[in-house]
Amino acid sequence: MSSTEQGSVIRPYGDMTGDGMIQVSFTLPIPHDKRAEGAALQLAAKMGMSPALLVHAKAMGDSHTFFVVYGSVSHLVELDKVEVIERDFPLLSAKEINTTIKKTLRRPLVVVGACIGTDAHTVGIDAILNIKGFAGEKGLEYYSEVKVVNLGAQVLVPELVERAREEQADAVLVSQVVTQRDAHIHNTTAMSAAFREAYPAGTVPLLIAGGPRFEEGSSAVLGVDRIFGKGTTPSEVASYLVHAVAQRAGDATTRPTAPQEQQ
Ligand code: B12
Repeated sequence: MSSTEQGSVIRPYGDMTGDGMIQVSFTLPIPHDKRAEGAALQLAAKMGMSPALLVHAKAMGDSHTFFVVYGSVSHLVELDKVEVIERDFPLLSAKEINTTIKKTLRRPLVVVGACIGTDAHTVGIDAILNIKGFAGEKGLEYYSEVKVVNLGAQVLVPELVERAREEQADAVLVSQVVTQRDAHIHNTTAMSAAFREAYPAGTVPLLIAGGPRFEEGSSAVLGVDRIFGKGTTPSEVASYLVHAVAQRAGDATTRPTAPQEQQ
């Protein structure tokens, strides 16, 4: 029986429908021995897994142990209460994207991209920007009406702001892959604050952050216009850019102006 036939309440599936089986992995800061295995099962029980089976335990150095536990949970998933954030812009073809930019801006759309902070994971931003692209799609460099300036890895925020001003960027795309100690949140928040400080109100370029572990719907908290997560393809980003630029052009007919130009 499928979940649709069952109605809006489901349980995890392991060996049989509705058995509630799940698998979790975690590390405890203790050496691997019998007590450590007991500690892992205690944690599983406290998480509501009953019965729970320790399927894997491996020492991670002298002082830590990694575990995989498989067991049943009694919790129900209520599909009616699941909130889904739908894409609120249409996906366009490369031709439609170039035509819309020409019509809206009458000049190429300028995009400045970088991995900021100490992050050296450039594969994600390159997948979006470089002509070779990602998942069978060409990157933004492929679009004749998009000018891409890819600054690469470990770019400092002041450097990014400066270059965005020099290039008169319409959009700034930053990548954050490392999330240790919430580095992605701190770096993105610092980046958006720096742009708001450097540009007069209403002239800040579109600020876009991407990476596999950003929380959907967190753009407002981070001070950016849009977050893109795991599996993003270049055409989604290009479609968003023309949508957002057209929206802005509707609000004000001039392009964002760098602060030094206004004096
Ligand atoms: C390749 C890799 C590296 C390479 C990076 C090479 C390079 N030039 O990028 C090297 C070896 C240098 C490296 C180093 C490190 N790495 Co590393 N690395 C990876 C690995 C295996 C793959 C990442 C990747 O390329 N994914 C493929 C791309 C296409 O996916 P993506 O980044 O998610 O990008 C997509 C979307 O997220 C989105 N996107 C991403 N950015 C942006 C930006 C914008 C604007 C938009 C619109 C979209 C977007 O679009 C992309 C396409 O869909 C991951 C593990 C994994 N399997 O993910 C670990 C991983 C990211 N690394 C990790 C770590 C810890 C490190 C090191 C700290 C290790 C160490 N102790 O030295 C260093 C840090 C170096 C540094 N200063 O940043 C951890 C991060 C853990 C965490 N939670 O923070 C991971 C998850 C591995 C792990 N499980 O521990 N790493």
